[in-house]
Amino acid sequence: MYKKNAGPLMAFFIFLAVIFLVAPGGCAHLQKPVSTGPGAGRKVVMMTAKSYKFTPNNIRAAEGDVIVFSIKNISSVTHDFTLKDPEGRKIADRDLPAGKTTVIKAAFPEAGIYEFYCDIDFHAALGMKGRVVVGGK
Ligand SMILES: [Cu+2]
Repeated sequence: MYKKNAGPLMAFFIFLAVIFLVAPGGCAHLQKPVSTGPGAGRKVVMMTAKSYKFTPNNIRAAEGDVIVFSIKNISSVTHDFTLKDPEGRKIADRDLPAGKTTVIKAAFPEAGIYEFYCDIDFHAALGMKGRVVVGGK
């Protein structure tokens, strides 16, 4: 079974390797930053998810913000929104059903970079990821 599938699988890994080479450091995918606005508070971020991109994917927030993400999956397949705090702990992990809007609330109590991504195999590697930068300038 392994042998039978090794060719296409190897081709796919080479494809992924090419993507990593084209986007070194994982920063090339970031869009122009979008801010939640001055002062800490309850903010709403409207987002779309599709294969394989979140928009916006580069969010600036204030320390102490509580963000309500309203994420519309405009593709025809299920995606996911996983969010990690600056220490790498998961603070959200939700499915995003195709064609539906999913509302996810998360708190950002400390400064740092909170990474988010789709946890379905290879989606993050294909560009389905982003970050919330909290505090600083
Ligand atoms: Cu996905």
